[in-house]
Amino acid sequence: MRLEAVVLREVTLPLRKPFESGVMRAGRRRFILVETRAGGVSGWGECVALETPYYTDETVETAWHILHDFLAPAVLRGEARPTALPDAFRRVKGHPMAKAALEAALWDLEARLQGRPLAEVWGACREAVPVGVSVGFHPDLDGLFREVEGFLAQGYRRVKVKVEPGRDVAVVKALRERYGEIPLMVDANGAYTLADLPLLKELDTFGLMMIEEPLAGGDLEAYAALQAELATPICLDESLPDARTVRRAARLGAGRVVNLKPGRVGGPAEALEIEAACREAGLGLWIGGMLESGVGRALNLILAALPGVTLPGDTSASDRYYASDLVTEPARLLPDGTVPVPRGPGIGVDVDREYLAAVTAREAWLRPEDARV
Ligand code: OSB
Ligand code: MG
Repeated sequence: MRLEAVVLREVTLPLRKPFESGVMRAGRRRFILVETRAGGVSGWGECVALETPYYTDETVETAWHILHDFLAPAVLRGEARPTALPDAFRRVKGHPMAKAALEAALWDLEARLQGRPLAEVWGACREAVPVGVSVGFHPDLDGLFREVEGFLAQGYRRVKVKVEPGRDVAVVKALRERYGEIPLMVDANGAYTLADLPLLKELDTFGLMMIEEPLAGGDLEAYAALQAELATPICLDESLPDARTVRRAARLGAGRVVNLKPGRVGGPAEALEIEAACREAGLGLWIGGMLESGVGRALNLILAALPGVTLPGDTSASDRYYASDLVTEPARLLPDGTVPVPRGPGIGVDVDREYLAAVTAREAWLRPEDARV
């Protein structure tokens, strides 16, 4: 496949409610949307890098630079096959979220040109997937209760709350006292160290589904030591950049569950490899979220329908985040706490171009003739 153009757009969507965690605090989601064009058809990929380098090292600005100056020219110069991209991009070190967005846009384009849903191409086996919801910090417990109650009433299958030192045991205790044995988990985004073991052991007494990314820095040996001390499964997020590390984590006993985000691991191909690795190693697996618009959400929902995915993910419905989404059929929560997997060609959703134009602050068209070395 020869591309006619790659279009980068910087988009900002207002969040219905500000989202706060240890790694971000925002009332809006600013991100890059990648469009790949060939034969009158467009493919779409969402770059999940945040505005700040506090979750991982990328930002919207670094991703724009890498996509604009290196990755888009590389695919415009050569044969644009999604399966060839990890190799074509290897020369560019790091920047997994930038790479993932362009790779996703090419998978979408190729599948649309073939008239095939990506769910079928990748062997997804579910029509709808059970989903949970990730709840940010609240200044007070009442606000947290109100938000959690709303999500439970809507049917979400599990609740994840953010924790950090000083906002942990008391919050979990209050939720357990008020809501009993709801499927509950916590995500620390690396806010603790092994020195916090007594506190983590206290969290261990609440029957949590899992504790996500408790320790900083991707130290798998430290994770193995911690998992040996806890009954609660540890779930790894930031610590897992690729399939190789997932396999190593399994060997070391560094955790029992994987939060898989295609952006964090550099693209759909690596995500598929991780899904296979989790099946082989018997690790629990769910698809995480980065407050995506309908484009990234569609990809996540398709991945969530793969056979190796064993747990409800952060693939919540569009209205948990946005009043208006970029796509014409935003993801909706069914009363049984599942979200349908898009079934049209490619990622199965269409971009609302009029709304896209209204929320685009920066746009760059790259063509083959601009990409000569
Ligand atoms: O750690 O999983 C995380 C959002 C942005 C960055 C990191 C994380 C998150 C979330 C929200 O927890 C997940 C979602 O609902 O999209
Ligand atoms: Mg996380």
